[in-house]
Amino acid sequence: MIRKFRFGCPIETDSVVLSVQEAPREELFLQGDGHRFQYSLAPEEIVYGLGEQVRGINKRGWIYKSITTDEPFHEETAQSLYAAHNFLLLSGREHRGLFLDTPEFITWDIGYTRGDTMSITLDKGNVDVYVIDGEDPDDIVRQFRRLIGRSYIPPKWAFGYGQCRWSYQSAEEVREVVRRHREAGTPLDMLYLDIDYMDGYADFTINTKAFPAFEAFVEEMRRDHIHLIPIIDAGIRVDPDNALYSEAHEKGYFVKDEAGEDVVVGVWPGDCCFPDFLNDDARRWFGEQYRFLTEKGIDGFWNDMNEPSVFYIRKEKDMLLKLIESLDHVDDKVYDEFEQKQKQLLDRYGIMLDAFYHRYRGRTYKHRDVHNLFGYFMTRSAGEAFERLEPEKRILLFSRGSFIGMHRYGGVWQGDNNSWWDHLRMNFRMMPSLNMCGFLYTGADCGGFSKDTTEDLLLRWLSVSVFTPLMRNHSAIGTRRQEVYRFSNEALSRGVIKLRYRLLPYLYSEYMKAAVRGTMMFRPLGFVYGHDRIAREIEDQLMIGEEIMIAPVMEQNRSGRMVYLPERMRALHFTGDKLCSSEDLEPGTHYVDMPLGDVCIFLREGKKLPLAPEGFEYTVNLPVSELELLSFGEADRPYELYDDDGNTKEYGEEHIVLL
Ligand code: MIG
Repeated sequence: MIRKFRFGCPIETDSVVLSVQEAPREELFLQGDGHRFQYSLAPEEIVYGLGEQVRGINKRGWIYKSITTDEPFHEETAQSLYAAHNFLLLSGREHRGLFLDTPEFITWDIGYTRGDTMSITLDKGNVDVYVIDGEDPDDIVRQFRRLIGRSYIPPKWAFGYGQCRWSYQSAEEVREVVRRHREAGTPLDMLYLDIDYMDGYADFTINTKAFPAFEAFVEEMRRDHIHLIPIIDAGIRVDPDNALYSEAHEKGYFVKDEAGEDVVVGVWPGDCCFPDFLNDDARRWFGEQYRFLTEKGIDGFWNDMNEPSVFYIRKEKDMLLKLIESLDHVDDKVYDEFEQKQKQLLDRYGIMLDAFYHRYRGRTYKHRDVHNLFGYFMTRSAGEAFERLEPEKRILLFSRGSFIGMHRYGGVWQGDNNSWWDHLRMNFRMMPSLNMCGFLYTGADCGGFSKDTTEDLLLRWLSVSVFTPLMRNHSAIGTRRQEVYRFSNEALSRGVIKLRYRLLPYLYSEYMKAAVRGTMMFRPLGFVYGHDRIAREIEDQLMIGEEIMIAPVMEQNRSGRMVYLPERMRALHFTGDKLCSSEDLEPGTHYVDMPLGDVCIFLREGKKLPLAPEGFEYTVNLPVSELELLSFGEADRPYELYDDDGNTKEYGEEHIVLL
């Protein structure tokens, strides 16, 4: 059952697609008035949720903020990342879902100030609070997902392996990367283009020196079964000679300052303006621009810098420059002013909150009030446009900034991580939290984005990403190159990537069922083994679908690990794409060998796992008859394979085939 409690007058987010009657306040299980809510946590109660956030699957013991933030070097002590996902699932003796539908900044003190108390504080206190009661966590998630609408569905090829780098600088370099994969027999479906494919980093332009005859190049890659996936940034370069800029400027589509002038900010192209994605006309206009690339054969995009992230605000920067000049005639006042301005400028978030104004549904809002919706509405802009531009085709789309509601238009990557073992573990733990909130197409920058990776970290990361819908190797400019062929363990990495292609029938089916039914592809063990205290506390093992559990090695210099089995399972050891051994294990704790290159899948008793044959270098549609079925014991029910062409938009149960 879903109940809604309204406080004040919340700004619409379109996160929710069902209309729910308001319930009387006294039925709300939290104490509070809209500004602040309090709740006593029982000792055994687990708090799941918050989607893309730091720390554990169980969120207890920290303080989090819903403020979409570009946080490239986040550590355990960060309080917010790129997303604002305001959903919690409280699981103790009873189970309850809690969704705060508001773009306001929210502070979630989940047992930080006091271990036994959760208190939630809102900026202004205008919010729709949804409370979901249900039988068990799965039931609550299903209800929540019905409330927020069906998750985005990518084309099937987006489940292949992707290679990215900031940046491949030219078509030649892209060809070389593809060639190295193909020659070695390392499967590859996607090659990502970062900001250098553009002309001066301006959206919807091509650097034709580095990428001559772009359209023909896209076609050449497609013949080799490679989809080129360009990045799109949130800002439009200020350039009066450019029709795109002039049009948006004249039509008033840009974010404004207090005086109603376009706010000029600095991002990659230098001075640029943000389209006001909240404004329906501007949003539609921006979405139309993707046509520039879809017309050239592009069928996938990643939207970046849309929390939004800014380097400076032009006006502030000019003032600072003036102050620097006046530092010649030293006087204390000038210095104070300089210091203050400099501080202000370094607070990239602070300054935009009061400097930007948006037009949204006939009203003007300060940025602070709608900040959390910005990336969502940028990606919505693209998603809505694709329905018009390519009605027959699924387009790959994922975003960095996000908010619940955006899950209907695209996926997310988990933002800028670092080549740290700790981030491998953190990204792993985000999977179920993101799934709860409707974000199914997701994954981390495999190998780690910032900092130098190591060959074993990349391999272990691949061995986790082999299961995540988005499997993309990505690294930052200036860091060690990390295409798999750069390392002495290339053969092992290749093996893991090949295994990915054998797992595709399973991963795709689990994805599609999760999207169509509003369930989770990745679940914490506590969702399945709710009465098992040990299982409920596990943070480094996950269930995928109904059939399997994974327990990857996520520490350096380990050739195996302790694994907890809540029930009998069969450990299937793959070295590369070959099943090498299997062992039936009793419930309890076991030390399981998992040397580098070994991917272990734990198959539950009574379940079946479909596998594609070996040898594919890109995604293909296989006839069901070619699948192999691994099973453990007498099947308790058939496996539900989701079988479609990977491109149609007719989704539903009619695509289920029982195996
Ligand atoms: O300020 O486009 O998260 O994936 O490679 C950095 C360059 C901008 C941030 C993205 C990252 C991308 C990078 N971008």
